Amino acid sequence: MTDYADALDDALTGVKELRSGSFATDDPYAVQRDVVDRRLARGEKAVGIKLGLTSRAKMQQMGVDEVIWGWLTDAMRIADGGSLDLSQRIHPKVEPEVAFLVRGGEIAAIAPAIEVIDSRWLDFKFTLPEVIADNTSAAGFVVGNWQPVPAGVENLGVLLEIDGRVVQIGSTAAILGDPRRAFAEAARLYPGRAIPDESIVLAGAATAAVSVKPGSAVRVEVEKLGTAQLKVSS
Ligand code: 0L1
Ligand code: MG
Repeated sequence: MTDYADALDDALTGVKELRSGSFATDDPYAVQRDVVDRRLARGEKAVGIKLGLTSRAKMQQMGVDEVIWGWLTDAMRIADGGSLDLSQRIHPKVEPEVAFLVRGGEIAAIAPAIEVIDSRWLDFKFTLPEVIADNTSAAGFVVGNWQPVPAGVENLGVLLEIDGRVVQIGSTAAILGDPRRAFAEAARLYPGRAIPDESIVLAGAATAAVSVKPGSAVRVEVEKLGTAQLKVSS
């Protein structure tokens, strides 16, 4: 397990890929925890969790009917309108999401969000245990403005734009039928105790993920919630 976590951490810090099938484990979440512990030991702070495979399409693609989850750290956060540093990423993709802010074990606020995923597995080819061990491809996130959860949150229109062009159209309904279900899953899955106050829960993607190119501008717009944006470094 230590070798497995070391290899994933080397891939992260050395910006290089591993080939699927290189390692095996019966407990991919334990490997994930080891990988994240290495990040925390370098001074990063856990700031929340993300859910993955929350859409029917992604579940079918992986042949599963359960969500997966990973850790978010402060080093993954990109300010709204900030820059995604490509030199630290292997083959990043972006996906439109919503984020929840946690207080008292409840949803305190919602925001439009962008998740950056960047698998440490070659060509994004992995098994389910491999992607779990790899912290579910977590690589970055942007959170827009926090606000109260609006009426109709279960079916808000979502756009993903790259360089001013709409490249994906979706709905928050793609996130487990209602993104609040993703929050309930996060609360159920969070290890040991209640999710700490001020944590962020990234609920999952409302559309397919899209690869980004140097210099591109990425913008997510969620109906009633507003926008989240990032610039890709050149
Ligand atoms: O956030 C996600 O849904 C990604 C989960 C891992 C699968 C992938 O990297 O596409
Ligand atoms: Mg995601």
